[in-house]
Amino acid sequence: MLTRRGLLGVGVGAAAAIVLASCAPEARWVQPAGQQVAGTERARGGTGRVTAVELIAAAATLDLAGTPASTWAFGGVPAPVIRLGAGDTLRATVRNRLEADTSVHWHGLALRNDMDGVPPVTQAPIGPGGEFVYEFVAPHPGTYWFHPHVGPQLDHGLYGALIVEDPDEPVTWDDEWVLILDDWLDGVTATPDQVLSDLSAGMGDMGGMGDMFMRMGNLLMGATSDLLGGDAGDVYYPHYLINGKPTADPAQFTGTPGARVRIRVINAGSDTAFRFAVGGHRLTITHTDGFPVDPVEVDSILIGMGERYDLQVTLGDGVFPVVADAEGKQDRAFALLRTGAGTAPASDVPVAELGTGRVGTAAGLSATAAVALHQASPDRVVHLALTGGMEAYDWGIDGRRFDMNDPLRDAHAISEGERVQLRIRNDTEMWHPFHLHGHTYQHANGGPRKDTSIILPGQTLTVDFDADNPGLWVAHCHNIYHAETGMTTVLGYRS
Ligand SMILES: [Cu+2]
Repeated sequence: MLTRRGLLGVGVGAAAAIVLASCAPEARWVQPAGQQVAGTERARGGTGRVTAVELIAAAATLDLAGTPASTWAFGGVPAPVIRLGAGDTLRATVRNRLEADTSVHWHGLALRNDMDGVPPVTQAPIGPGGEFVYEFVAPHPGTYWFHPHVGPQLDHGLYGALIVEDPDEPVTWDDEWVLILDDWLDGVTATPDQVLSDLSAGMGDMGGMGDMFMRMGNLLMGATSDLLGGDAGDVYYPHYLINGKPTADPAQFTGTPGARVRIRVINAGSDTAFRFAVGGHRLTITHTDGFPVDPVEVDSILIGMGERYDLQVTLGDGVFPVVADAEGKQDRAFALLRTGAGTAPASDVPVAELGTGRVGTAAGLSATAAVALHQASPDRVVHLALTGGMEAYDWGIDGRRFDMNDPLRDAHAISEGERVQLRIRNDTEMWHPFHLHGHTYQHANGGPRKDTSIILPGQTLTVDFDADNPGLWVAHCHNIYHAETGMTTVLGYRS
């Protein structure tokens, strides 16, 4: 078994060489840099339009209401929004000015496998001083985002929104806002590597102490949520942010009463689900994870790490709180909406929409007819069990911690052209936001198309997808600390 140090070192070139060497000779698996992946990209076609951006990963300082926090970022927290049209090509030159390996993963996109940004599975890591040009067709419209896929780097400020516009957009709106929610500790109480180290030491037997809500260094005890089925999260964060702004210096949104606004909400947190609401307003869910759903009106939404929700709101007249309660953690992220006169509410203002109203979750959503998968019985069923626990911090899949030196499992092999059904069973006592790369599956029984789904303790999530994007695709928990300690596997296409 890999030691924690071994897991922390997954970005090193030696590991990449081992993996690439170990799968090449048998050639039983599709190679990310091979002809099958390139052929699929050619068949995607696209508009031929190219959007070129440069992302520089470097040390940065985040201003937290006058207190500077040292962090890593792509030129700001969050990075500037990247926008392009469906079918357009994104050409992103990533320059690494960190003293660590890095990469960029384009979360939720069904892109060519060798641009997925997962060292050492799909590429070698980008070393310090190095660069890598990601170039791929963005096939589907929607709300996506990007972040590194090396260690717990996501829990620095290395993230941003990627919006793929729909040239045939059926929804109309007067304005559009992107809201990125985040749990923040970097440069304040710890670094992500320190948190990973503390967690990996294990909580041991708390002798009942685990039920009390309290901070213990970088860990948080007793954070519980009925909506999440128990333990809500285990990392203490001193700040919760909306678009890089803390509650003491809230982000401000302005508009005109009666205007219809599309709000794209992205949870870029590492260990926190948020319950999001706009005081005095109802929310209409129109999309999740980029794909449209039959509209549903709710008072708030629950959003796990890596999930996205597009909401439509008709603005009222006045000054309103925009809140994202850190579910179970007794704290919140906060912003202000101004459309008229009034006094700004305090950040701890009670928000009725977070109370007894309807909470939107994936369970209440259905894919629109336009994006629902056609009826077909599965050609293959893949069972995945989410395993491990807090005491030993031994998160895994099928009782096994992910091994970067031996990432491919015959039990998780699929073939191009198949309708694949995943049955993901949560055998742990904690919820997990499960994320599959390179595909947007559909929840069973006509549910939403998604790429990241909350799975509660003891529950099984059944999803289907068409295996139409050959490659080696990571599937993992989007609690970055769970993923890093082992709750990760690869769904690999057979060649
Ligand atoms: Cu997890």
